[in-house]
Amino acid sequence: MSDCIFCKIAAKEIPATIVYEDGDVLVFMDIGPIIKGHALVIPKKHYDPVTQTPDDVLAKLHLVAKRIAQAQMNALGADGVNIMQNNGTAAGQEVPHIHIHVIPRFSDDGHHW
Ligand code: DGP
Repeated sequence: MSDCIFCKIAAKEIPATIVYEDGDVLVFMDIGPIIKGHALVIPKKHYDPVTQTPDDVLAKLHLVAKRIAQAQMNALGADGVNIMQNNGTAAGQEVPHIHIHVIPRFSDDGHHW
């Protein structure tokens, strides 16, 4: 989609701090992290919302999210990880291109949902 900010990031038309990339999936750092290390996992192709996203794409996104979570534990020393995905403005979604938040958590981070 030409007006989608995450499509533009996937196409490298606007910059992002990319931490993982393969043929289908891109992972980059959230511009407004809830906790330092907050990453977003997106399909390069535009889908939204989760109910319109093909099963194989969803499965791949979650596989990559799992690996990012492990990396956050290994590299950042995270004590836990939140993996979440919002659908619709009523649910707090701001960017209408499916994305999975992978948020490292620390015992003393003081964050409460
Ligand atoms: P959501 O509310 O689930 O739609 O989350 C959207 C997230 O995307 C939010 O945490 C901020 C992040 N975000 C929005 N615009 C940009 C951007 O241009 N670059 C990056 N890196 N992150 C963005």
